[in-house]
Amino acid sequence: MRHNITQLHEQVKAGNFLAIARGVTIVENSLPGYESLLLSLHETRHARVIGITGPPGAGKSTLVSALLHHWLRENKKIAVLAVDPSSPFNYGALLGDRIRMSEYYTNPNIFIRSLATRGALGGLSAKIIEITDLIREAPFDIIMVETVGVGQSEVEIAGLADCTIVALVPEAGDEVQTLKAGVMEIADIFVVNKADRADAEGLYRNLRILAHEKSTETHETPVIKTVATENTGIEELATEIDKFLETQKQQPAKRLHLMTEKCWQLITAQRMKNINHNVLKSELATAILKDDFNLYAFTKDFLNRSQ
Ligand SMILES: Nc1nc2c(ncn2[C@@H]2O[C@H](COP(=O)(O)OP(=O)(O)O)[C@@H](O)[C@H]2O)c(=O)[nH]1
Ligand SMILES: [Mg+2]
Repeated sequence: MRHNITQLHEQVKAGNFLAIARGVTIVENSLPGYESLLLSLHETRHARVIGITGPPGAGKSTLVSALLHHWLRENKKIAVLAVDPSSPFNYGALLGDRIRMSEYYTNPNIFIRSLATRGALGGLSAKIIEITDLIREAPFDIIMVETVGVGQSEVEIAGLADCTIVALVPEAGDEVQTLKAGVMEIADIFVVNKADRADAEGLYRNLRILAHEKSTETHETPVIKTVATENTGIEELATEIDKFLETQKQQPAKRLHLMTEKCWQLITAQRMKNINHNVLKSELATAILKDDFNLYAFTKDFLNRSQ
């Protein structure tokens, strides 16, 4: 097994798409060899990871495909990792509008993979980190990770990316007032997509105000208007991403911050490995019927038995 994994790792480093796909499957499903594969990673490549998060239907996939198209014209090699429990994988259809499918399947510069999401988000974040790090071994310039922003998950995802884009749409107008503080913290760039809609201007203005309130003397989070379906604003978005990544190069503190977040997620996943939500629930179903039920005693006992 170790020999095969070593070989697979070499092929991943060489950019062999079949090997990358195989490696992702091994990591995704924790198949035999999964740990040794991760332990052999070198972190020598410098692919930049760009995270795109936001509510379902905000146009994240459309934005990714527009950016992809933009960067392909600059001869960049790009990997896309899509994590979306709410909608089935449809990059093929999206890309079909932009480039011929045959071209996409044989294009040596695009690797696309969707992830099925099973179980708890905590565990999912660790998987995304692991898979992204595996893909990072291959010679890509850019890795885009699309995740649906639901509650905590977008905050977790920020620990993964060198640049995090939060995509919002006019429908989200009122949400801006209630935007979780966390979203403001994690957004390196805001995108107001579907700017073709009449009410986009209001959202744009509100976000500008928010960004301004949070600004420092040297930095204010950019807010970009896009119509992803028409490629409007994509050049500007790509420029802002480049600019942001450029500033990050001089910030070793950010790298340490990202590493800490990633490590935290991995530790959480390890610690939770033996905890099964369904088992927990079914044991509780019996336990709470007892007169002397005590949640803290139950938890302590459950943890002891789960190690
Ligand atoms: N009017 C308009 N529709 C858009 C725009 N961007 C995406 N859409 C549409 O919004 C829907 C959801 O897009 P999708 O990229 O799948 O959203 P995701 O769930 O955030 O990945 C699709 O029907 C897109 O064609 C845009 O800028 N303007
Ligand atoms: Mg999507």
